[in-house]
Amino acid sequence: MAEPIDDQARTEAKYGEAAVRVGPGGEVHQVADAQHPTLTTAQGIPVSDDQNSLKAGARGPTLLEDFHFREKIFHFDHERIPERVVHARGFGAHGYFECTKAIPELTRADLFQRAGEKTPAFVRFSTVAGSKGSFDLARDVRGFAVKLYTKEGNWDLVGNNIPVFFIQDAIKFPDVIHSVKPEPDRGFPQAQSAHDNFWDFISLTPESMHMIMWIMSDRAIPRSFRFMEGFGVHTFRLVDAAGKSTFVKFHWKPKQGLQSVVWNEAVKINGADPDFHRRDLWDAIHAGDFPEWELGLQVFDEAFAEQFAFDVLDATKLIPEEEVPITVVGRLVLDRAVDNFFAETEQVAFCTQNVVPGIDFSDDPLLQGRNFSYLDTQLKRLGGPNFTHIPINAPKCPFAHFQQDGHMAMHNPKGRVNYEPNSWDFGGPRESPEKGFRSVPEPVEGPKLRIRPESFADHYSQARQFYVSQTEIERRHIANALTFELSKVQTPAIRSRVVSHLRNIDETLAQSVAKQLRIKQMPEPATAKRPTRMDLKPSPKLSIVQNGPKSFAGRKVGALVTDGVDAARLDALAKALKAEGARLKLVAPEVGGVEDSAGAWRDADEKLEGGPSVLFDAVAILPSKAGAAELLMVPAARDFIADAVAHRKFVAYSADALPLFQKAGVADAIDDGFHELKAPADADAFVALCRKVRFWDRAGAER
Ligand code: HDE
Repeated sequence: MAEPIDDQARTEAKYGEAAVRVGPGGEVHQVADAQHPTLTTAQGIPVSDDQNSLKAGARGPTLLEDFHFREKIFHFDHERIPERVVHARGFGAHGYFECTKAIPELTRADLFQRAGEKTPAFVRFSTVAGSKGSFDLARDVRGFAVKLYTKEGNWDLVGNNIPVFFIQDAIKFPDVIHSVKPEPDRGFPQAQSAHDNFWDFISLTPESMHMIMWIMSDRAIPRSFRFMEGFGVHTFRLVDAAGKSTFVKFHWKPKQGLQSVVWNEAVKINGADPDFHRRDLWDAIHAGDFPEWELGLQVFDEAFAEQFAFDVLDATKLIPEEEVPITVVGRLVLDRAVDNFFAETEQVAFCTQNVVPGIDFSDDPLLQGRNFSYLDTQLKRLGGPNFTHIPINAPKCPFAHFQQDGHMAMHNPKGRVNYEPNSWDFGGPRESPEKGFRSVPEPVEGPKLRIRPESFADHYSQARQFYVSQTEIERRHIANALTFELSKVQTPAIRSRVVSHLRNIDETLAQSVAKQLRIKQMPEPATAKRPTRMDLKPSPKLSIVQNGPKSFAGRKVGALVTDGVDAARLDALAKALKAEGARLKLVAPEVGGVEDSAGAWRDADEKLEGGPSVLFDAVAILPSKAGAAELLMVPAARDFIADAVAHRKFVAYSADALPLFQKAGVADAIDDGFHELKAPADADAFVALCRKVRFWDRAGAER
């Protein structure tokens, strides 16, 4: 008989700092102690060895009876749930909503009754088209979904960062989404609208033209989630205690101001840091720089709706703030990252139907379709009807009902009663005519028809209004985005068809795109059911540049430094940024850091090759003389500078950086967006410049 193998044979060893036991095959074993509890299976059985499966002999086959191995692999194999069919890539955070202005005269919704009262909130931001693993800076709409855990149940305001949508009727949603997703025969492109199918569909869907203007604008490439607006999009209703209702549109206004990247930056950020947006939110929250939005209401009545130029039930239209001003009634603060991404961000289930007493729907056909869709999708994604038992989805107020059983039921009724009416003393919950949700008794009648109302027929006027409300630079970005997207479209007829719609929006825009695409024969304007209105006044609130931040708070400066960097200059810059609420990040040839002119060590945040200037809002080029000479040979140093200049960022520098400017080809371009740091006070002046975020007056780049 063979000698039994001692499967516990281990040698004590040091592994770096850690004391471990090393097995016969050289594998590392860490053993439970006072600080580390015993590892168990999901059934609670203690595990002796998590490095080796159970085998017949050291080199023999693995045994079926190894329940630990079997359970571990089984669970791993089932870790994924279906990703969201849209908005798959998202990032969430916790926070609170604080009512700053009580509005009982407008709504009985409990969260709006008492100024100063806070309601817990969870927000998930997302892109729409890309899959879960796609990159953050796709040209796309951003989801802005807010779950408010009010004292009278959960209210989900499932909005976007763009106030209008592609389509007017929910029945077209699968089509618009199919068209933007990877083409079915080839499985690409991922997270891109720049392909034939999307533009084919769009060019045959004139109602999408207003949304197209937004999507081609810088709104679709936000600098971060913190710097974008949110919109409920549809018209909703507020209902007061007497049952009187008013129409409302919801707006989230970022306190940090609006900011976007430029397209060339977006392309490069996606390579340098595909997680740029989620990392930004994570970093800001962990740095205690909590992002904040104001909740604004546009409130209007039937009389306004009657006389407004467009139908308030049409989700391809907005109401300019200049026409119905916004009243701020609260603020949303995000102050806590999730504990577990899957449990919270992935499993959170939003639903437009989650409204509370005091909020109600309108007949917007897009909203009506959404009300059906969200519950349906959660069933598929979360696997059963009990997803409200998952903590992130559960209300934080008392709740009581007779729903029971189903997959993974966690809250099961106790006792005999699971129905009502019943006659038991302990009979459980009863309905409440006073507190309960009641729909607005809107009279509804009409013939059953599949028809689009005529009041939805104007597809170009607001597209034009958006376009003419933009500054010159923003208009150029729209033309360039259209050109980029359409140059990826391989079918010339589709390119021309899009241009035929642009002619109904703005002739200069159409000409510019046609020229940049080199369309030889200008197409006729597309047939329009309604002529474009030329009399709508520009709405400056629709522009980012005209509503930019007044402060540089929450932004980051990337300083390119080498050994010998001037200590006083760096300190002055750090101090000025801190006073503004902004942060300084050091980019160095090696990630270990640099020794400054005073002989002190400065840890770097990024190695130069991994920390290109696209990751920062402004840059400082502060090498020593010797350091600059060495950087002359480093392509990443030249790109760092050339990109910052091309992306119209503000540049602080020391005189020692000048040879580098020469090498990067920007020495002749030194303009008012460059600021030399000679004395410490220059740092303050540089930060003051940065409040404009970009030096748009710089010549170059856009054609
Ligand atoms: Fe959505 N949408 N949607 N949507 N939507 C989903 O629900 C749908 C629309 C929005 O972070 C899905 O849980 C239809 C407009 C956000 O978890 C799904 C229609 C707006 C999110 C769905 C629309 C949105 C979703 C997929 C046309 C802005 C992400 C996964 C009528 C006002 C929520 C899910 C999150 C997600 C359906 C149009 C916003 C399939 C049918 C308009 C922010 O139910």
